[in-house]
Amino acid sequence: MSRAAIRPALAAALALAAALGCAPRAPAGPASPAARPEAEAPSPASAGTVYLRLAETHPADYPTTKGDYEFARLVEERSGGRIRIVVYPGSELGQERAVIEQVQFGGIDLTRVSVSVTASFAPVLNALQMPYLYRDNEHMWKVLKGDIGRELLAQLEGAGFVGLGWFEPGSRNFYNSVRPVRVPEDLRGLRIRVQENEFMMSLASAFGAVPSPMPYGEVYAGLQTGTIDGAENNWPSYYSTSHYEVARYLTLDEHSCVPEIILGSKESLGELSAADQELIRAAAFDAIDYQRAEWAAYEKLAEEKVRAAGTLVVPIKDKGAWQALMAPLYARQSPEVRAVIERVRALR
Ligand code: BDP
Repeated sequence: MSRAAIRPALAAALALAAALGCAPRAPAGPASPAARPEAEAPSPASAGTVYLRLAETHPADYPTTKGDYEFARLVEERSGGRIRIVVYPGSELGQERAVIEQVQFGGIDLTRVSVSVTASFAPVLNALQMPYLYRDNEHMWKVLKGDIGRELLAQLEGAGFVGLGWFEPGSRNFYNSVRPVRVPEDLRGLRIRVQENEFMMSLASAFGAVPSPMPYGEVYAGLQTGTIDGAENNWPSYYSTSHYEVARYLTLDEHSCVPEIILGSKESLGELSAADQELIRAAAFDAIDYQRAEWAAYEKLAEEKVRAAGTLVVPIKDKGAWQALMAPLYARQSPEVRAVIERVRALR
């Protein structure tokens, strides 16, 4: 691994470089512990400081990244400095899909990603990204922090992950560079970028759009060159990526709240003691409220900036027609996903 128990000299250099914002990649050594130099140490926990790499798509000043830093801070504080999480923001370690694959086999220790992309690896998570599923934000958080959320995190073990926690995702809205979208029919024929997930492709199709899956980091260029007509995201992402500069029609249809998830690698966290794994788990959960507060503030700022830039914002008062189009998507879900949806709906 990168990761647990990097030798002290390298660890110091890594920490210094991280502090300077130019952390080098830890050695990409072979996967087998026996072949790695750090494997000479008796066990990661007893060999001094354990460094874990966390991959994040968003830039350092984004509220979700700030949540990652808070998670890292809590882990370092509670472990008395024995465990340090080094956050790599701005897709430095790759785009989400590639990062998740690496987390699965232990090449990256931790990541904060979207449930959408993760659902390609663990389909039960589709239940949490169903359109118009949550009654309100409070309902969503009751689901995520309660039994349903905890059970789903635990189920991720089967896919090679340690499900650690959730972050606030806001609501996703369509935006494009072609025309104002006031009713779903206005989306017809528009090439809309979606996350790299089968489910999101079906969602865009069900609204009449032409889905175009691509990594987040390629969307700005896609909009600018006209490879795609639009995309969908929450206020903070629409603003921080500057998509609003090249796709000026935003429709507040709020089709889905796709939770953000903090994932660990079963392969690499499995080398830590049970107590340390539990410490990491608790810290991830305890960072949630901090991230939510940061989110609320940034969401407000993003909306102000986007509106001030002259974006045409179409409010949708009655979402009935939008919701109705999602019925086939619900009908198509597996029994496993439908069972979770039922539990979510029943939760008061
Ligand atoms: C943002 C999520 C990020 C996703 C991105 C996307 O925070 O994890 O990568 O959307 O649309 O809201 O790909």
